[in-house]
Amino acid sequence: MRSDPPPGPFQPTFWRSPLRGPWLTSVLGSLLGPAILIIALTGLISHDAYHPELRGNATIDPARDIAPLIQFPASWPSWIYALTQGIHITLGLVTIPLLLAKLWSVIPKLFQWPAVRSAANAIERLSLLLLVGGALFEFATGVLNIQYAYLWHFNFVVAHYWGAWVFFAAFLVHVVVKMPVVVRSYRARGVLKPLRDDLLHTKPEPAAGDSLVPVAPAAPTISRRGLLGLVGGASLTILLVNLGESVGGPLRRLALLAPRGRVFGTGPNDFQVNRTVASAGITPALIGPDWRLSVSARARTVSLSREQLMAMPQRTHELTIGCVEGWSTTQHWQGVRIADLAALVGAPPRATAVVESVQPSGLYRSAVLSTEQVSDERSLLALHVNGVPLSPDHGYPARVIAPGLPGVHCTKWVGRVTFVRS
Ligand SMILES: Nc1nc2c(c(=O)[nH]1)N[C@H]1C(S)=C(S)[C@@H](COP(=O)(O)O)O[C@H]1N2
Ligand SMILES: [Mo]
Repeated sequence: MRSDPPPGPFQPTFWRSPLRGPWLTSVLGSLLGPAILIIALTGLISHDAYHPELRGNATIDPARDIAPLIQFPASWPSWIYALTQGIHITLGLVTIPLLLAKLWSVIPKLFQWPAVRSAANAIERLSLLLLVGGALFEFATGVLNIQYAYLWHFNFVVAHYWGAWVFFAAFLVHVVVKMPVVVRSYRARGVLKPLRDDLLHTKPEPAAGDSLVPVAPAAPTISRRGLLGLVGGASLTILLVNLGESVGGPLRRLALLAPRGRVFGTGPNDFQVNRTVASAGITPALIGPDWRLSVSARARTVSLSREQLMAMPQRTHELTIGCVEGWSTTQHWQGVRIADLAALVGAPPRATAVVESVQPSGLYRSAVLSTEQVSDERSLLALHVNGVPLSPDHGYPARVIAPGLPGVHCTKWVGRVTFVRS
């Protein structure tokens, strides 16, 4: 039995923008698609560099000796992770206006009546639910996470990761299903030709019968190129106020939304602090003169004071902390090579290292370094930064800092390093 559509958005006459149509949606989709691909790829790299437990849940579990699968080659620059993660987050943010425009362009379809026309239509609508729901979920959780706004009770890493697979699967189906529509629209109207029309010449697309083309179009208030310009302008603005977070330099002043600050003092320890001593529960006693670093491999354990560590050969490297949340900072770090600590306790060849903080509890108090990260000669247990001792907030007495290592694994206030056969 056919029923009349309910009033409001279900009425075919409700959606009146003369801009909507298969060509406009094709253009927006053609711009969005490649961006989604790059965001997905850099996200996958990040997930893998951050934690390799691709099966099961993605929590950090040093007890299971899991080392990252992504081994950025030792010859690669130390900021490689800051680059891939900077792309993931910056491009993700820049894409938001495009995503919103794309959703706006197809919104009449949400109110299709009857809601389900056939079995095939039901499957298509279900896949669109996963596509749109997945996109909204991924973008929303991503944006909130980089602002440290944990408004939910699930594990962000697990949810964002698996949500991404759901979204991506629906995205691939969508690309395949819609490719003929895109090709047809471009053949019929040209890829760029409709952008020549000014407001006066902006007419509805001639694809009569297409569910996106309005049956009762209103007069245009903006041309198609005006709409794309608006989206581009919004994206450019977002780019400008976010790029500095990842890239640093003078651009950092423009990074209006950077949750870890835009302007720092000029002292050697004046750069972003993600978790302070206070918020990590580090008491003066834990990092005072009685602090010792315990280094072990197999049956051998050595306990070292900060003075003893300073008596070992000191190396200095310019290394980048690339936080998973998108900010990055590059400083001159000085300390003992992780490889020298491994040699000191006779670690097995190709060992991984479990690094634990004296931090009493909480996230990020431990991490696993891969074989490559242990042997990379730039990997340090840093004691100094920019020529002075680390400040307590930056991990005094000692912290890990290694090339291509996500910031989250650059453990601060290190108390124990255990080398394990890989
Ligand atoms: N023990 C411990 N180490 C830690 C953290 C932590 O919470 N506890 N945070 C990590 C994160 S998420 C990042 S990005 C870097 C930040 O280092 P910074 O605060 O010196 O800039 O430290 C890492 N090391
Ligand atoms: Mo981080």
